This record gives sequence, structure tokens and C-alpha cells, in this order.
Amino acid sequence: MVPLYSQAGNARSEVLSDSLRTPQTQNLLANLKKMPEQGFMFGHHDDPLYGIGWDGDENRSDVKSVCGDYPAVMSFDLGHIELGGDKSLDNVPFNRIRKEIIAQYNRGGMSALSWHLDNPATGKDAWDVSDTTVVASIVSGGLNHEKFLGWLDAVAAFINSLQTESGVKVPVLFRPWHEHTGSWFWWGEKGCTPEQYKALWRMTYNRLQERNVHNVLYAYSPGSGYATCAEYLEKYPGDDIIDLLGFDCYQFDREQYIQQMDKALTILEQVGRAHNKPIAITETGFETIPDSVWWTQTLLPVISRYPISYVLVWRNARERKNHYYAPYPGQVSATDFVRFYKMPQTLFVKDLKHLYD
Ligand code: BMA
Repeated sequence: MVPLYSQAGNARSEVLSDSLRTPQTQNLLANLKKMPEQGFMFGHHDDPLYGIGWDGDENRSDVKSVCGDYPAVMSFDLGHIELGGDKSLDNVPFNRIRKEIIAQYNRGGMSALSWHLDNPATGKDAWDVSDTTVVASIVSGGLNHEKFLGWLDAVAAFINSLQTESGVKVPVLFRPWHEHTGSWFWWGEKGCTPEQYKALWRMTYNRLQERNVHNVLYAYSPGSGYATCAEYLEKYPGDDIIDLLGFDCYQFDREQYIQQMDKALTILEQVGRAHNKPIAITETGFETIPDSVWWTQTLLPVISRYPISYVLVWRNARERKNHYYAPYPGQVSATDFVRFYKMPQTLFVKDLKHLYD
């Protein structure tokens, strides 16, 4: 039996979060923890929605076009769902995202959700950091609190709507408030104190609970710049809320990237052990992948030293030139990606068995 400690923020392993969680969601968490025994899952953001030279086709994916299989993890973004419209900030219909999440579940894979939501105080986008009082204005007692609860309700309604034809609620990993250690989002470094950031998380979690969202796991995902476990945990909302620990880290300079990844993963492995949580590289990549052997000579060597559950690369934008992180047919790293795909430890969707049972 798992003892239940309901105290917020304590760092021991037996803290059980959402006790009403669906069996499939509980199983997903257990399987994420065990995943490193088998290998790590490969993920790609917006994988089946669009790619280089195509947009909105059915049953298409740049990753699949290169290696013959879908990524084990697909992530999608809920930005603009808070506005009540039909399309995301990247111009994708939410109905299409829902359909792809269900399709990914039916083929045995996993989906994750990020949220580049607008600034609720200024009405501008997620990158508007002109006002440092936004978080204070949406937590309990703040001027925009009620409005913001409505925004969380829109997220809750979407996650609740993820159901298969037979009525199974599809589990997803929700990763809001990411890269909060950077200075580019309104919930970032200067946007809130540790207490306010934790309150933001707790409010998010509580509202989804109140709206009966029990098919969700939660990921904590700062930037990779931390130097100690304590720094990683500076704004950590607590073991009773968070299910998976990750970080985001991109390559600009190869040597620096390898060093940064090694350091970030060394610490993350320790924190994951101490808190009994699965760990993952929640975003990474090398924009345009100009290195023809990047997958097997840079990414693989560094990540295979650590017990990660998944690694995810960012999107292949069709509307922004030179903004892609996965290969497409003919791309310079495509052959190397196939080598990466064939390694026994890299898991794609066909390698997964029973992620939900
Ligand atoms: C960013 C970029 C943006 C995009 C956002 C949300 O990193 O890719 O173009 O709008 O993610 O997907």
C-alpha cells in the first residue's frame, strides 16, 4: 500500500498526487518510471500536424517519412485555447490536435501538452515580459484571478474531451509554466517569486482537479542552467503535484551543449532518484540539424548515459523558414537519424508495448 501524505511541497517519494487518477494514467506513470530499463522514447513536437513542405495532411509525419515509424511521444501546444477560439497560436485547429492525441493513444504512444498562453494582463503573447506583476495578478487575491480561472477551465475542458470511441479518457502529460528560469515568458525569472510560482502551479493543479481532470500527469521543466539540486528545485511546486522532472536545452555550440546536457542530466538523475520521479529531456534540438551525424554522434552519446524516459525535439515549422528540429526526407541528417532509429535503446511507437496497462 502506498502511504498518502497530503502535505504540500515535501520532498519524499511516497506522496501520491491525484488519487482519482484513471488506471491508464496511473499505469502510464508507472511505465514512464520503468522505461529506462528498456531505453528511452523519442519525441517530436507537432509531429503529425505539419512538416517541411506540407500542412494538415492525414497520416503524415516527417519522422515517419524518414524512418518508417511515428515518434513514441508527440507533444502539442495549447496556446490560444484560453481565448476560446478554434485554432492554436501555431494555427492548428484544436479539433485536429484532439484527433491526433487520440490516434497516438490508439497506436500505443504518448502525448504531452505545453501551453504558450497569452499574457492575461496585457493581452499580448506569452513572450510579453513588459509587466512583472502578471503572476501576482492571477493568483488568489489578484485582479485577474477570476478571468484566469476561466482560462484554466478551457484547458480542463480540452483535456476532459480527450476520449476514445469506447469512452476511455486518454492520458496526457501536461507541462505548463515551462522554462520559468529564463527571462522570455511572463511567468519567467523576473515574473514571480518562488512562492508566487508555486502558487501558480497549485492553482493550476487545483482547478483541474475541481474540473475532474484525472487523465493527466504533470511535468516540471525549467531551463538547463541550474548548477545544483537545490537550484533545480528552487521553484519546485511539490511532489504531490509533479509527476515527471525535465528540462529544456538546445544546441548552439556543440561542446557547450554536451557539457550543459551532462551537467543538467547528472543533477536531474539525482533529483529524480531522491523524489522517485521519472526524468526526461522535455525539449531539445539543433535548429536545422546542419550536422549530418548529430543524432548518433552528439545526442545519443550524451543522453544514453542517463536513465531518461524520453527525449523530445521541437517542431518542423512550415511557416517559419529554418525552424525545424527533426529530419525530413533528403535533409542532411536523415541517414544518421535512421541509424539512431535502429539503435535498440531508441524507442519509437512500434517499440512500445502496454504503455497504459
Ligand atoms: C516556439 C516557436 C514558436 C511557437 C512556439 C509554440 O519555440 O516554435 O514559433 O509558436 O514555440 O509552439
